[in-house]
Amino acid sequence: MNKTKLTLENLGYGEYFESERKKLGFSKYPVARVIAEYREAYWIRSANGEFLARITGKQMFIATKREDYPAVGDWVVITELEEGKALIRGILPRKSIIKKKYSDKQETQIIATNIDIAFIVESMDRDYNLNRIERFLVITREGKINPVIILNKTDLISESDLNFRINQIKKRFTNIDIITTSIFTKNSVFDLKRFIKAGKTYCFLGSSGVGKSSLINKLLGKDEIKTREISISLGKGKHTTTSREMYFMESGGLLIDNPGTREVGISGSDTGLVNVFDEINLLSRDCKFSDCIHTSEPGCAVIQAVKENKLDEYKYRNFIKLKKESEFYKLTDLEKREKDRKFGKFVKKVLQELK
Ligand SMILES: Nc1nc2c(ncn2[C@@H]2O[C@H](COP(=O)(O)OP(=O)(O)OP(=O)(O)O)[C@@H](O)[C@H]2O)c(=O)[nH]1
Ligand SMILES: [Mg+2]
Ligand SMILES: [Zn+2]
Repeated sequence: MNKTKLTLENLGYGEYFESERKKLGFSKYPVARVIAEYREAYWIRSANGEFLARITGKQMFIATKREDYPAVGDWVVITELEEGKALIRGILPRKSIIKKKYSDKQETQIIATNIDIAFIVESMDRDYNLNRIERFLVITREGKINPVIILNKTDLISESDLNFRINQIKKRFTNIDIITTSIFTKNSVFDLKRFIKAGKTYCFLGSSGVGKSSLINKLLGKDEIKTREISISLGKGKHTTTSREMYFMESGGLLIDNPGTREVGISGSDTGLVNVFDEINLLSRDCKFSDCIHTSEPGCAVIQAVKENKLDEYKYRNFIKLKKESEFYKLTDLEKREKDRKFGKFVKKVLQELK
């Protein structure tokens, strides 16, 4: 736990949240930031320190979906109780949100909220994969968050291989910053460190094992995460992160670590897709039908562009694949009912607890 005092500004608070707080009539309650999430409880940090918090019964009643519950990164209004406990009375409207689902069967997860920049971490070992970068770009764009690509473990490849990959990425994704890092060479997180600003929140995304926690440890200047995970890592030789949590850099940057998964899903609307594939979006204006989905329609300008090599075939295929996943995820009625049932149980349990 970080014992040094942090002001609200240090924690990322600003005008936007303050005006939302006023609008909602929450001015008399102190604000705090959610820095970790447990089952039905939250670790929050206010100007007065850290608290273990729960949401009020009233809030639970109003809640109908995952988004109605606090998530790491949220600004909440609270009432402080004794012994380091607090009650969360409401969530201030979010500036941004990163969501994903782990599999087609599971419901959406909120990775983090109120993020200024998402670092999409890829490792330069065999695991390296452009389509995966693209998937992460979709979820960040959907959440209105600026992405930055980090190529980690540069110690594992030659400089010319690295340059080749950087060019490949630049060609496929225009206008995105790329930072290279390695935790095993001198000054190797220098560029990353320079990028991070006080009072801004950064979320680390990427598959398991790419080095998200290692990079955060480097930025913190101490092995804060490894020690927290020691019991899990014992005997495994690996410290896979199991929960989301915010860490505080001495220079003021706020870093959110996040467990990596093998698969990244796309949730919700497909505006993110449109953003990532600007090119396809532009081409589609010339499709014969306005509701063309660019798979087999006559007069499809996108398919035509692929045929004429004006559009990268891989990009096209990935677009179709991601779009399918996105569509699949628009919940069926059955799935929605299932969710409501689960929620009903949850409320019942809480009510019993309150008795
Ligand atoms: N060679 C090399 N190995 C690295 C580098 N960064 C991290 N690693 C190693 O990669 C392994 C995984 O690193 P983690 O930081 O646990 O990866 P993670 O992304 O946090 O993984 P999850 O928590 O499972 O999502 C560890 O054994 C690290 O020592 C690097 O720059 N170079
Ligand atoms: Mg980790
Ligand atoms: Zn088309």
